[in-house]
Amino acid sequence: MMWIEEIETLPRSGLESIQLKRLQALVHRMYAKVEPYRVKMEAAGVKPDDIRSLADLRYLPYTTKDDLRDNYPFGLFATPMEEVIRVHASSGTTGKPTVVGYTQADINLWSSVMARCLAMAGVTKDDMVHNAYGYGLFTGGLGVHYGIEALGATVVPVSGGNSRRQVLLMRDFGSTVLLSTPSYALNLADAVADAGVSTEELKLRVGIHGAEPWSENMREEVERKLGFKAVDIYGLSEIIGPGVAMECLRAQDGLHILEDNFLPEIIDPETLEPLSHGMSGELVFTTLTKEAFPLIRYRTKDISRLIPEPCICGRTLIRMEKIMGRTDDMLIIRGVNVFPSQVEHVLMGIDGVEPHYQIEVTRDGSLDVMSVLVEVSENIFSDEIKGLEKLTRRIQVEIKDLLGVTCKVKLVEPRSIQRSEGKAQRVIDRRKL
Ligand code: DLL
Repeated sequence: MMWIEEIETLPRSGLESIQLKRLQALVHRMYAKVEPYRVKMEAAGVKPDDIRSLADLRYLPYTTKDDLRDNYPFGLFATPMEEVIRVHASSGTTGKPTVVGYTQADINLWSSVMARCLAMAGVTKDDMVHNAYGYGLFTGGLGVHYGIEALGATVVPVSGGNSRRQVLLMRDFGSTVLLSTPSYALNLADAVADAGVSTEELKLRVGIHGAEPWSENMREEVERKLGFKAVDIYGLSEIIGPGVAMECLRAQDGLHILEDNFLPEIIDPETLEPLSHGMSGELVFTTLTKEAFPLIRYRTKDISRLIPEPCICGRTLIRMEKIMGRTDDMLIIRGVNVFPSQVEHVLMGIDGVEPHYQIEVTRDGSLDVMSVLVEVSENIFSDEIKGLEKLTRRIQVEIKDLLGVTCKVKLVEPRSIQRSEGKAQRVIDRRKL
């Protein structure tokens, strides 16, 4: 069941010596092969031989999205293009896409880390796996696909969209595992109900959801509506795609980082100082084993915390806390920091509220105004005005209590908020329009 058990349950010292060897080799290779990185190292006054312990990592310069943009499209690749057999790209909300490349060895590595992630969710070769992550330049679809094949399970490469058809396929094929973004899982749940299919007719046992933040209350909602256990999967194109970290089904409590390949750090995004385990900050990764597009100390902008305590599943791989948001997703509403996932957590804990919402930020003079648009269930919507007012008030009070910010709440009709096939758009910032 446990893939590559000897690595996943290594004592820390064994794992750290593998990490150090790989890190040293990586730094030498980057210095020799990637000109922009050598320039940065020289500016920071650090040479490859200076890296004598894992703690010396802190002397190496960070890599940011701007470095990727400045060297668009292939300027940071560490192998000649003839060795690159695939590229992926993420669209990004502003400017040029982020382009990443893979050699054959990188694709093999990716398949293997993904297979190990699937194994953490209890997936075996006996499973029928419905893969609703988008296929294409996005790393979700193909990344997961190769992992399913490497594990020997059966993959249904359905991609996103056409939810009704997806439901019928899951039912007819007896799919046991669903992979999709959490927001698309909820769309599928609606489609299951619309098709008059009951969750008992489906054989789904586990859902593997990621690519966007989702709260604990959202997890409960997905589990309840689809009648399975839902686990979190994390990754980003720059580091490899899906397969960087994964929650084990056993504990459903924090995501194990595939540390033999991806070396994590948490830093203070303001001072850029590394933070100790347990402290919350920006997640930074160094890829230890990639060939075409390795990265040293890549700042993800994702906010998390490292959990060094051992996990009940037996893995010694360090865990990261479920991501609550990104430094650039954080809204500052009249001085209060608010993550969309915190609003989600409040909403999902209230009866009668549907798991579909959007946060709109506008400006009134120089003040930021946050409005929460949230769908309510059919019976609430047709309720008297008094009931609706009570619910509005309750949401406002709970958001104020938890987040300390006053917001407007608009209850909207069932199914009126736009549905996504991939990552949901939770925030509409009208201040920039
Ligand atoms: O979203 C890769 C992926 C595909 C992960 C399928 C999981 C499943 P990008 O499009 O490059 O890659 O977006 C990466 O998405 O920096 C996070 O902000 C966010 N993200 C990814 N997984 C999670 C998660 C893929 N489990 C960006 N929880 C990352 C919260 C996530 N945010």
